[in-house]
Amino acid sequence: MNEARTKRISKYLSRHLRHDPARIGLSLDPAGWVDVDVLLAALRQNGMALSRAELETVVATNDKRRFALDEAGTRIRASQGHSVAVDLGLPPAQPPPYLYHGTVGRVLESIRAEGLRPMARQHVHLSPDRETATRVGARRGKPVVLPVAAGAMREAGHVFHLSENGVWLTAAVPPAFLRFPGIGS
Ligand code: HQG
Repeated sequence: MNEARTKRISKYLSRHLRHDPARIGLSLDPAGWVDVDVLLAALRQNGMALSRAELETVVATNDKRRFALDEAGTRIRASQGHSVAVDLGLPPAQPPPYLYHGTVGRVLESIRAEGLRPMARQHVHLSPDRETATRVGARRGKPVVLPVAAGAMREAGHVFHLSENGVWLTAAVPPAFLRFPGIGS
């Protein structure tokens, strides 16, 4: 399968497994899972016919491992990034002392005032390293990386989860736990 098709399928799956399952007649279970056969039938009916082997290839080769099959291989879900309410059932996890959030300059003023909010998604997404956060920010323009004092947040009682694909999730980050770039940097 060529890269363009893999990417197209990944985007299509993200849209329907994270944001708008009803658009193609799907409903996610409370943990975000959908039956693989039901998904393949919905894809077929919506002009996105895909074999099970192709779906497995997309899951296995996806650049950010965005999707996961369950142990039996009968259900699939997005590992994070949902805007629809799902409970991924992830246990609370101890974050490293610092995590990183990639964003862009035009929202910094708002983030200084309000901290990080999940916006359209269910969680604030944090990266384990600056490189990943830089890529996340670069989706929207010139990236700005904000260090997050995750260890201190945890000590203050904030809860963190680590998604199956290595993204750190938390409900919100108050401004006091963020480090902002200084003037001129
Ligand atoms: C910003 C991608 C104003 C925040 C990535 C971000 C990630 C605020 C945007 C995943 C704000 C939300 C998530 C506030 C936060 N005022 N703006 N108070 N608080 N923001 O896409 O972290 O390719 O929901 O900085 O790699 O950019 O989809 O979050 O710019 O892992 O798999 O509001 O999505 O993965 O944007 O990205 P998003 P994100 P996928």
